[in-house]
Amino acid sequence: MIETGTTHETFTAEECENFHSDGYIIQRRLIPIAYIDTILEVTRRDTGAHFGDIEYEADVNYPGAPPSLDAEGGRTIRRLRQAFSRDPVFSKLVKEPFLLNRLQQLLGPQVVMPLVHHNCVMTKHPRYSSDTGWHQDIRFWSFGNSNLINVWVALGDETLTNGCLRLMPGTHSMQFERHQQDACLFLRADLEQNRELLDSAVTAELSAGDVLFFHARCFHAATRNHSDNTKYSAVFTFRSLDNPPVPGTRSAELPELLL
Ligand SMILES: O=C(O)CCC(=O)C(=O)O
Repeated sequence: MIETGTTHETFTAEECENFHSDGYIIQRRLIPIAYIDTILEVTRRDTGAHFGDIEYEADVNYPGAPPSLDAEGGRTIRRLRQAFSRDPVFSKLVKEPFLLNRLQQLLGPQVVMPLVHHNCVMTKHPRYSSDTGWHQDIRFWSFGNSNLINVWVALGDETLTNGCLRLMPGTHSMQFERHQQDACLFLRADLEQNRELLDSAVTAELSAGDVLFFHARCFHAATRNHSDNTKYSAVFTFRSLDNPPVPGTRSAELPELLL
């Protein structure tokens, strides 16, 4: 089961169980529209000015992305990084009980937000956006353990047409052999051994204000945007206090926020 509609400030016991078995859960209409409007306003301001720390489609080299910053569409923004430095709305949002209570249920009483991972607004444009292959976010992160959770906030409709996330249920608790992934640690779609996993994928279609919680080991992917409008999503990562980043790694490069 992928979706759960709720207006409560916590997960039910069943929802927690679903998260632990599937590695993700969707909560519908969790974020008040005033937050969505403010985040979209900040996003339009900063994308319009190409302000701050930006990832361009051309930086990632994924299928569909422009080949270089100077190529046609080369300045298409893929995400505004460091959302927290862009506006106080983000720190206010992650402390809201409807988010924090749920994170505490999944991670324990003391929740920390690393500012180095995600902490962004993703902007998937109709032209020049790219396909993201099947991957686990944890693959290039370094913490004591891999029990981190992403919160994906839809700022508008997310559908198969505009490149919503797809997920493989249960993969957060599975073990994989190295050869099942390619050199960049994307799951190989050409490998018969991966067929059953690929066939198990579910689609996380969302509307503005819906939130997808997913485990950092849960395989997910998305296509480029085939619609006429840009898709926007705010994404943050959380860990428990007792799961710090490994010193000297990229995960330890920026300060974190104890919520
Ligand atoms: O929206 C997408 O293309 C996927 C983004 C994603 O999976 C990621 O940033 O980890």
